[in-house]
Amino acid sequence: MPKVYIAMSADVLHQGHINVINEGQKYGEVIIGLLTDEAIATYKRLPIISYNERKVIFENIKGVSQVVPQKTLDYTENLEALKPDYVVHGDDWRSGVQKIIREKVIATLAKWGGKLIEVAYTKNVSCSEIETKVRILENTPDNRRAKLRRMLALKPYVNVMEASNGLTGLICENSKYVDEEAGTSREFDGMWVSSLCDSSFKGKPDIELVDLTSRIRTIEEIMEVTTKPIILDGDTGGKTEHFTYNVKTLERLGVSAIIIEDKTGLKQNSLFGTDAKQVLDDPHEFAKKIKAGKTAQVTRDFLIFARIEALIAGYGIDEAITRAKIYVEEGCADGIMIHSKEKDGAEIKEFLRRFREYSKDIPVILVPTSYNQFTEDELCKWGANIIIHANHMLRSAYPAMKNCAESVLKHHRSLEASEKYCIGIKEVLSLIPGTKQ
Ligand code: SPV
Ligand code: MG
Repeated sequence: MPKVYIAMSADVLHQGHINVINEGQKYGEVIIGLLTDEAIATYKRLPIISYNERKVIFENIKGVSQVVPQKTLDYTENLEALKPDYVVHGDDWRSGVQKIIREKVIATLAKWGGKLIEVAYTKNVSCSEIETKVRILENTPDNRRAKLRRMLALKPYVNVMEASNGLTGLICENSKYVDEEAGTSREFDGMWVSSLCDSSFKGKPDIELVDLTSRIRTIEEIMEVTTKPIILDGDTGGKTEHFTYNVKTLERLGVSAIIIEDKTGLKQNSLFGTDAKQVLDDPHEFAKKIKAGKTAQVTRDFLIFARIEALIAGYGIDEAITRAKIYVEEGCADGIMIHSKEKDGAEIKEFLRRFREYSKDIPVILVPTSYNQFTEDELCKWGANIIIHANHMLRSAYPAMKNCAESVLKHHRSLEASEKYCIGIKEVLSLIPGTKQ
């Protein structure tokens, strides 16, 4: 019996998939190469249904004789191992991001005389449209909260963008970069609700003046229109008695993680460095606060990260490492964030080298605002697991709005500003899902 190989992720199964399987059956015994959760996470969001569940579904589909894992988008490894006579795929991959993969499949099959069969793409079913609808339905606090922990287990690193209101949340949710040449596609994995940006959008200083009730309003605004996991910048976490209470509130909302920093007194933004008075908390006292939060949490998935400000306050790497160990060992922190405002990234790299000697797998978060010459891949090689672009929506929106305002003042009318700095209102409306056009 000839072997027919069909690769699928099929998080949402529809008639298009069944058509391809039916076509495959005509040529021989159908083996499904089911993309693993890790493979899916390399090019889009985590699957709604996990690999093991999808496997059971496929094993019970008529005409499927075997389901094997496909660990990368690239078919080569499985094709070399199985040497199928045919590969069957929809003809939609002739152009776009999958073009390169298709070419590789044809070249690999040619080694043993295998053939690619292409089935006309099933019209009127849009996988991404169905997926978007399902994502909204499955956007419960429990599902959403769990996403960050799942991602940490599946991805080499998690990339996170600042979101400070519904609109910036939608930008983080929907931004996508497709590189057809490289055959890759990228999205943000999650959102950072920054104290700096949440305060600044409200015209207030970043000194814990915007209280948690207000921060929660921001979170809810973002949550109402998005589905990606949220990491909250929890400043110092406040009093331990308040922190333990707030942890439960955040869990109930579906927030995935909070990061609190080891500062005390009037909190100042870290990017001031030693230009502002940065008073560090006693590390053992801070560990107690983290531990109290970990004890208070009621779900398994919620994560509490300890943010180390020793480098920001000018105490050096030894102090930062000592604190990291105390927060992990005494505080039971799920991970740490190490912050620095040095531009060359050297102290962060050295900190990570030493921290990774201590622990290979405790998650480390970086906020590379000052040392942004390094790519996420480079930071990941240093040992980072979560990379947060902490304030870039705010910083890009502000000059655009300021230029517009100044142009209206200069010209005594809005014509020039509209032409130079504004998009049409229809385009704005089209950004908002559910707007009737
Ligand atoms: C924030 O975004 O509010 C942060 C990161 O805490 S930083 O501004 O770099 O301190
Ligand atoms: Mg902050």
